[in-house]
Amino acid sequence: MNDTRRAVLDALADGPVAGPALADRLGVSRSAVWKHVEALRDAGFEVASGDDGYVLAGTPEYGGPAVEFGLDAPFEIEYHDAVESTNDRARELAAEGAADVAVLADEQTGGRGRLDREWSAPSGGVYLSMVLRPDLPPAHAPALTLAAAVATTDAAREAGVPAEIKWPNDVLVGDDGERGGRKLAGILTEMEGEADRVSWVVVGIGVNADVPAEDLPAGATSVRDEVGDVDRRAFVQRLLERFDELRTDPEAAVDAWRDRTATLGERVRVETSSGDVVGEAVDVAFPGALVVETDDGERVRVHAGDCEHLRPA
Ligand code: BT5
Repeated sequence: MNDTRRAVLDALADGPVAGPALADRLGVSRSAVWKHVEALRDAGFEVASGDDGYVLAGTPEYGGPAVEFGLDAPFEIEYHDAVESTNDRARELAAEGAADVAVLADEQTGGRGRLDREWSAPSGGVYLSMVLRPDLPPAHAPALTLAAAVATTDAAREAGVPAEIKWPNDVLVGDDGERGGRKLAGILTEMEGEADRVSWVVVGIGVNADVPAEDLPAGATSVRDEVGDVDRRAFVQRLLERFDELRTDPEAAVDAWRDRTATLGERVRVETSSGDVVGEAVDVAFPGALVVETDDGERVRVHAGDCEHLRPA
């Protein structure tokens, strides 16, 4: 949404406001105001017009303008009903120089997990990829994945789902230590950069929101299955706002991650490209390595891999 349209929308929300007065205030023509009002109506906003002028009477349930309206974070939303992968679209935008754009889709036809795995993405989920240009060395970028996991967990908790994080990037429900939790969300971070500076980072988040778990792979759950109705607009706004708070303070993101994880204290097996590491997960070290104390007392830092919570030996 461009700045003028956003200003018109804000004025309607505080309205009623007369068209000519609004045109004067914004320094645009009356017909421009009228065009913005019509465009807002096309986007699903209900705009009533009476003797006192225009007033906002209803907000669309979901979509780009709906998420941007009232969002307290500097992201522009590019919304699609369906797209192959929001990460692929975000990468295109990143290559064109975009920053702080979030690609959002109702459905993905070719959603991707890590290591070329598939991400099942039926209509009703939250599929979100943020294009970021952080002033960070590439080695610190994993902290952004942790920040995204914290933001997703907090949005889920606000929606009533007691979510926790499994290292590094899974958001789970119901990990009681005896059996693994049900997967609510996953995160896929991709980046391009030089040795000392990141050029862009795309953080992609897939949340099973308003989707029945029976339409998802075994072991998955959804906000709908856990608590019923889901307000996806509020969910995405909360997620973006929380991420925005954390992205400039990677150390705080790691601390917040530590407070929300189910992994620390667990006995784990981490599959890495150089073999399995088994032991107790004792800490996460900045910017995101899992510290595992193996049975012979050695502390190993694992930077990437698939983590499984094991039953106590
Ligand atoms: C992830 O991979 O968890 C990262 C998923 C990232 C998806 C988002 S959606 C928006 C953006 N656009 C994309 O194309 N991707 C990102 P990983 O840790 O590799 O987990 C993948 C595994 O989770 C699969 O092999 C399945 O076993 C399981 N899985 C697939 N779809 C799932 C779903 N909807 N819910 C829960 N588990 C799922």
